[in-house]
Amino acid sequence: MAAALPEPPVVMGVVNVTPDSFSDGGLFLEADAAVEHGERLAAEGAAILDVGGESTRPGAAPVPEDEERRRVEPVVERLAAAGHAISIDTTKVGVARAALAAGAAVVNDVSAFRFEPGLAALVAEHDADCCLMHMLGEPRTMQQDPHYEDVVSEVKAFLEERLEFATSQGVPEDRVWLDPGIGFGKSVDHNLELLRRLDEIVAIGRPVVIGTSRKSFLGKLTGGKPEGERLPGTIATNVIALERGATVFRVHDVAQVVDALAVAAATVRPEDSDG
Ligand code: HH2
Repeated sequence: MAAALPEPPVVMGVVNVTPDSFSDGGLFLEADAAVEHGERLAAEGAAILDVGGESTRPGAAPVPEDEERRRVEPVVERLAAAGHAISIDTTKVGVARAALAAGAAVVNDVSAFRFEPGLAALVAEHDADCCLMHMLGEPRTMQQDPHYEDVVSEVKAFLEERLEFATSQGVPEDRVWLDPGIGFGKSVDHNLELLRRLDEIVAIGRPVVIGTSRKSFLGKLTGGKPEGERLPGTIATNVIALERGATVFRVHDVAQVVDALAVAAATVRPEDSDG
C-alpha cells in the first residue's frame, strides 16, 4: 500500500469549499469555516480530508481555475500544516499543483486524468498518490439516461485502462487508488449492481475508494428522503462496500461511519481487529 494510505478501513472526510455542492454547498465557503470543519472531521476519525472547490453534482457549472484555486489553497495549506493527510478533489492541473505545493498528498480526480491528461505527470513528479474515478462522460450530461451493457465490466475495463495510462505517464502502480464513481452517470440499479459486485473492481488489485455519502440513489430508495436524512443509507452502503473489499470510504458524516465500519470490520475481518 502506498505511503499516504493508512490501515483500512480508511475514512475520507469531505470538505467542500463550494457554494453549490449537493448536500452541504455554501456551509464551508469561507476558509475559516472549512478549516474548522476539516479539524472536526479529523477529530471524528477521518484519516484523510478531501478538499474540493468545484461541485461535480449533475448539471453543475464549471468553476474557473483561478476561483477554484482561491477556494482550496488556504484550506489545504492550513489543514496540512496542522498535520492532516489531505487529498485535493480536482480535475485541473493548476489547482492540483497549488494544492500539492500547499501540502496535499493525494490527487482525487473524478475524471481519472481524462479532462487534463497532464495531471498524471504532475502526480508522478510529486510522488503523490491519486484516486482515479469512473464517470460516464462529464458532470453536465452524465445523468441523462445512462446506459451500459454490463455496468460492472465496463467500469472495470475503464479503470484498468486509466491505471495503464497513469503508469505510462510515470505514476507507480502502487500510488493509484480506483473508484467506481457511484452516482456519476449511473441509475439506481447501476449503483446497486456496482456495490453488489464490488469484489470484481477490487480484483484489479488496487485499493478501492467508495463514495455513496448522501447521494440521490439513497433518497430514491427510501421514499424520497432529502440529503440530510440519508445517513442510514450511507452507512448501509459503506458496510456492504467494506464487506466486498473497499479500502477508502468518502463520507460527510465521519463519526457515525467510523463507528459503523469499526463494527463491520471487526465482524468480517476479526484477525485485523484489536477489540
Ligand atoms: N463524489 C463526489 C465528489 N468527489 N470523489 C471520489 N473519488 N468519489 C466520489 O464518489 C465522489 C468524489 C460528490 O460528492 P460531494 O463532494 O459531496 O458533492 P459535490 O460534487 O456536489 O461537491
